[in-house]
Amino acid sequence: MKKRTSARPLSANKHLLRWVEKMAELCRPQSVHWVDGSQEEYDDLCAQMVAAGTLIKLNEKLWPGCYYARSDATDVARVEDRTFICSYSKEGAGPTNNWVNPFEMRKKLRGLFNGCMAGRTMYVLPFSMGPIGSPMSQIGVQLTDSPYVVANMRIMARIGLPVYAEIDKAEKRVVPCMHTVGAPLGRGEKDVPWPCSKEKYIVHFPESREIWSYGSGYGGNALLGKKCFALRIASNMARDEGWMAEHMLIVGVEDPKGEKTYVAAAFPSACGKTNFAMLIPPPAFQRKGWKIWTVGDDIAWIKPDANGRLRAINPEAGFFGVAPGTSNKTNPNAMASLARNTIFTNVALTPEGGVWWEGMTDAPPPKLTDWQGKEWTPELAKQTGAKAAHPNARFTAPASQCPTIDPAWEDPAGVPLSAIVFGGRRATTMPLVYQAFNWSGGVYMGATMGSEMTAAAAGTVGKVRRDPMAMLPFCGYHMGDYFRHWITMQRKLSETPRVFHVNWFRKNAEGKFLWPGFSENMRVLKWIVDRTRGRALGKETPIGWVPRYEDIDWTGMKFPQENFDELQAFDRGLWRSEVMGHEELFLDLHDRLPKEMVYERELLICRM
Ligand code: TSX
Ligand code: MN
Repeated sequence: MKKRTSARPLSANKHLLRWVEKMAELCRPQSVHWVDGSQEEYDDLCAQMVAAGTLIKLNEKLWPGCYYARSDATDVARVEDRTFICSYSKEGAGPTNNWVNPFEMRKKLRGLFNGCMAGRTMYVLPFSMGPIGSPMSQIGVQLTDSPYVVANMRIMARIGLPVYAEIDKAEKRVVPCMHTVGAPLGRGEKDVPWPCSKEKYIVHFPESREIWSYGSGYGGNALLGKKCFALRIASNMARDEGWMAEHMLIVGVEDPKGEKTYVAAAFPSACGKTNFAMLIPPPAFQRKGWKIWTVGDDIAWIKPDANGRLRAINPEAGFFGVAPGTSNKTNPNAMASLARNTIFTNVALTPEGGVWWEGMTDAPPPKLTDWQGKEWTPELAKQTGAKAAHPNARFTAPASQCPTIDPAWEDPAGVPLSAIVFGGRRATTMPLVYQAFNWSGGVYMGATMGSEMTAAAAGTVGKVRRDPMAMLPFCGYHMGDYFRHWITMQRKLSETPRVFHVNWFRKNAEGKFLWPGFSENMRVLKWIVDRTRGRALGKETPIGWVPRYEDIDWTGMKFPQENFDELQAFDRGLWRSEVMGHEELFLDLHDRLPKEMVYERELLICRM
C-alpha cells in the first residue's frame, strides 16, 4: 500500500491553518488527517472502519461498493430538543427554536470539546455545498473525529482537493463546522463500533456562521453540510443576501415538445418527498413524451438572476434517504441509485451479505440480522412487532447514480424555477391540488401548511402539526422574519413563481385513500406545469384556483368525475376550523408576523 502523508496540510490558507491548529489544541486528537477526497483515501477509511467493526462490507456481487453500519441504539435520529440557535438575542431565534445565550453556550462547548478527540484522528474535511466554483455554492470545513462522517460526506457533498483550491483563492468565507462524537479514548482503551455520547448538542451561531456539534454520529446531527449548514446557517445567509435556502426537492418536467419546466416542492417528513423527486410518469404519459428529471430530493438554494428570474441549485451531491418503504414499486429510481457505492445505516442484514428493510419486498427473507445485531425472523416479528430495520434507517447514495438525474443538475448557474409546490399529509379539508391567487397568497399557503400526526410521531393522531414551508426544524432564525423574507423576495423578481398546494393523502368516510398517488401524481404535476405556462384553465374557489375534471389528463386511468369531485370538495365547516388553526400558529409569531399574513387570512375568511 502506498504510504499516505495525510498529516501534511493540504491548504496554504493562513486562517484555515491557524484555526485547525487552535482546534487541535482544544480537542487534543492523537493525529490530524487532511482529507483529499480521493477514491484511495475513501477505500482506506472504509477498510479501517471494517477492521474496527464500524462497517461491514456487503457482498460485492449483490451490492458492489456498498457498506453497512449499525449505530448505537440511542443515536438513531436528529435530536430537535438538543438543537440550538444561539443568536445574540433570543428574539432572533424566535419561539420555534431552542435558544441559549451564545456566551454561555461557548463556555459550555469549550468544556465539552476540551480533550474530546483523545485517542482519535481529527479529520480536516473541506466541502462545497453546490457545484465547485458555482457563484451559488458555499464552502465549509468540518473538523470531525468520525471516519463514518467523512465517508458519508464524500457522497453527500463535493469534498477534498478541489475545495482546498477554492479556499486558497480566498474569495469566499468558509463556515467552520466542529464535530465530535464526544467519546474520547483513554490510553489503551478499546473503541466501540459506534462511539457517541449521552449528552448531545447541535449548536448554530448564526451571526458568526459557525456550527458546533457534540455527541452524535448520526445523519443531520453529524453530516454538518446538510441540515446545519445548507438549511439553518444558509437560511441566515440567504435572508441577509437576498436569496432562499429551502427544504425542497427540485424536478424538471419535460413535456412532449421537449420544453422543461422546473418545479420545487416542500413537504413535511413522511409525505414521500424522495419518491416525488424521482417520479416515473404513467405509461400513457411516457408514450406522449412526458419525462421527470431529478435535480434534488431535499434542499434547494434559490436566487434571483440578473433578469429577475429565480434559479435553483441542489447544494447536495447525494441522497440521504429513509430506506423503509423504498422499493421497486414505490421508487425504482431510488433503488437504482442505491444499488452500488452506497452506505446503509440501521437497515437489516441478510445471511448472504445483503441488506433488507420493511417495504423493500412483499415478503421478508426467512432470516435476518436486525439493525441492533439480533436475529430476526418473520415469525418473531409477528409475535413482537419488532422491526428488522430501524424506521429511520438510511441509505447514503450518490445522486449521479439516479437514472433520472437531470443533465443540468450540476449547472453552476442553477436551473430556472417556475413553480413552487407545498404539501402535507391531510385526511380531510385539503383538496388534491389548488393554486394560490398570487405570491402573498402562496406565502400564506406555505406558512400555514401542515401534516397530520401519524401513529409513529408523538402527539395526538389526527391533529394537524403546522410545519411552515417544511422548515419548522430547519429555519435558523425567527419564523415571522422568515415569512417576511419570502414576501420581500417578490421585489427582486420580474416574474414570481406560481404557487400550488397538493395533498396525496385525502381519505373518504371509510378511511380509504381517495387518490392512488405515486406515478399518478404526474397528472397533477401536468396541470401545475400547464397552469404555470398559461396552457390550462381552472376554476376560481374561495381558497384558490382548482382544476375542473376536464382540465386533468386522465389518459390510461379510470377515475370517475364523482371521485374527483370528492377529492377536490371544498367543505366550508372544515375550512372554518382550518383558519382557526392558522390563527393559533400566528399567535406564537405575532411580534414578527408580516401584516400580509394577517390580511391574507382576513381575505380568505371573507371569501369563505
Ligand atoms: O410517496 C408517496 N407518494 C408520493 C409519490 C410520488 N407515498 C408514500 C408516503 C410515505 C412516505 C404515498 N402514499 C403516496 C404518494 O403519492 N400516496 C400514498 C397513499 C396511498 C397508499 C397506498 C395506496 C394508495 C395511496 N394503494 C392503492 O391505491 C392500491
Ligand atoms: Mn429533509
